[in-house]
Amino acid sequence: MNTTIAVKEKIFDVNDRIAAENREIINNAGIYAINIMASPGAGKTSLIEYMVGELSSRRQILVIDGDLATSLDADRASAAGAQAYQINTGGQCHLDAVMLRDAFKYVNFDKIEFLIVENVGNLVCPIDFQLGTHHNIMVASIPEGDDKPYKYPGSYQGIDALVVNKIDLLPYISFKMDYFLNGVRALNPDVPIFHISCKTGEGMDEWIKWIDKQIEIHKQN
Ligand SMILES: Nc1nc2c(ncn2[C@@H]2O[C@H](COP(=O)(O)OP(=O)(O)O)[C@@H](O)[C@H]2O)c(=O)[nH]1
Ligand SMILES: [Mg+2]
Repeated sequence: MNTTIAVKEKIFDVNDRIAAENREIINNAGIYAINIMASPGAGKTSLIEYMVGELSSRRQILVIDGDLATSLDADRASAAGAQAYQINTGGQCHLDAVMLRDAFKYVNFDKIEFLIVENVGNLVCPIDFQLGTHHNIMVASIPEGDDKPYKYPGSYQGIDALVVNKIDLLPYISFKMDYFLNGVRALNPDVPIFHISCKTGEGMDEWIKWIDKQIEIHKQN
């Protein structure tokens, strides 16, 4: 039992140290970086496509996609207009700081202002492995159901912004928004929350404005 705990602590210590190094690299390059987490199918890649579509005419964007296999998501980000790289985790259910550091070896940071990391679709593990990005962003979506903050509290506690996607489906799905938001607020009282649809574009202005502001703030640091 004690051995297990000691080993776990060591893994997290190493990860945190590398995450701090990643943060230094990102900060030195004047880049704002986010880590997007969600369950599979919530709309992470759709959100990235939307952000790249909206911002790439005036912001240089780099996307690093984590997945168990395939380069499908990086291909989508690249088609939307970003410089995109894929990390295949080979079955691991989350990205970690070492994987991101290794990806950095292949990346051209020249003129990049915004780094988007798409984590592996999973509501349990990714939040335990900081990557060194500035903000952890959770994408929740209406079809997943309104009970997820109650069932996966760790993921909702550790986030810096919440995007509630697929609000175009609200008329068709039983989703009690008050119940959902009460669960979120109990865990993370001040987290900014954005209600959006990647399909219709509803709510996107406010989200894009928030992201754009963060890019400006981190450029100045
Ligand atoms: N109705 C609706 N479907 C969406 C929305 N956003 C994404 N989708 C669909 O949800 C599915 C999964 O999206 P994807 O971006 O691949 O999710 P990821 O696995 O989290 O990266 C795709 O079929 C998308 O077209 C949305 O706002 N509304
Ligand atoms: Mg995806």
